[in-house]
Amino acid sequence: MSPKWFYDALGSKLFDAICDLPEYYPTRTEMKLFADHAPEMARRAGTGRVLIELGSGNGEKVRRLMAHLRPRAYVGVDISKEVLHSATAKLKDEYPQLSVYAVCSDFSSGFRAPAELPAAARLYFYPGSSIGNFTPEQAVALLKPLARPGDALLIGVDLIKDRQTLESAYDDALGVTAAFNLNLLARMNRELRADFDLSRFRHVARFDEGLSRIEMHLESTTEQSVCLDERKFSFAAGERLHTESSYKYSVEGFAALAARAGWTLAQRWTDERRRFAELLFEA
Ligand code: AVI
Repeated sequence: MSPKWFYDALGSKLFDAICDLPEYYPTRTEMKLFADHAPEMARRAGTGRVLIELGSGNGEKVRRLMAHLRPRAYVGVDISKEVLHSATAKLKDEYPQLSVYAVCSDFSSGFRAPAELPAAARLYFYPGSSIGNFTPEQAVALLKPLARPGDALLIGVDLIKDRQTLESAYDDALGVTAAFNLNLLARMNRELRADFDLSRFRHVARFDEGLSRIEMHLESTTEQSVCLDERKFSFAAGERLHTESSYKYSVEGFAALAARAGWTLAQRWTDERRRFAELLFEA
């Protein structure tokens, strides 16, 4: 499924809760990279640019860099309208001099910049390793149109690591990730008049080493059928819906992917356990 379907108002809140879980290391690790290296990141990326944040969410990450980057303008791009508008309003309060734009869109099918945007060099900021929710081919297709000479990209990438760490990050003891996954069925019930019985599906998260990705599935625990609009779908016990993939890369592997999209690796920052990387590319 396209990752965008996870992020209705409730799904966005559940994702924020995931980011606070002890098992979900990516957010904390990336925040620590910003805390340790923000001034250097800004120096390398360049100040005075038009800063465009893809999947801006609650705006917590860009806030760590803002004072150092001192952008000419900021554009938050997100699929979730409520979250986008509250985050950009908060940013505007904190930086009254800054031109702030909110673009509510699914940038996976192409990003259209606001017409009145200053013609300065752009810095695309794509934190959180959300690029991992696209297949490598989709990731190339997404990054390629952004690669205009003079522009830069600062992107968070989750690195390949041991199975245990990965699988518990996507199957936490509290069951928040399970709720995030099951919310897709609840959302289909709410918005598509489906009648999924959530108690008859269970959350599954497995690392596929060959494909270098975590897969999330919803597994039918019994034989059952579900109505969606006028259509009936049958599930065998144990049959699964593949709902999300989260690709994990090496720095070199991701640099090779980005090169196919016209981006050259300029600088890397990783934590000492090499769990997560923040990578700066030039077009
Ligand atoms: C948004 N994205 C990077 C998250 C990830 O880690 O793939 C989505 C997520 N799915 C389950 N937990 C978090």
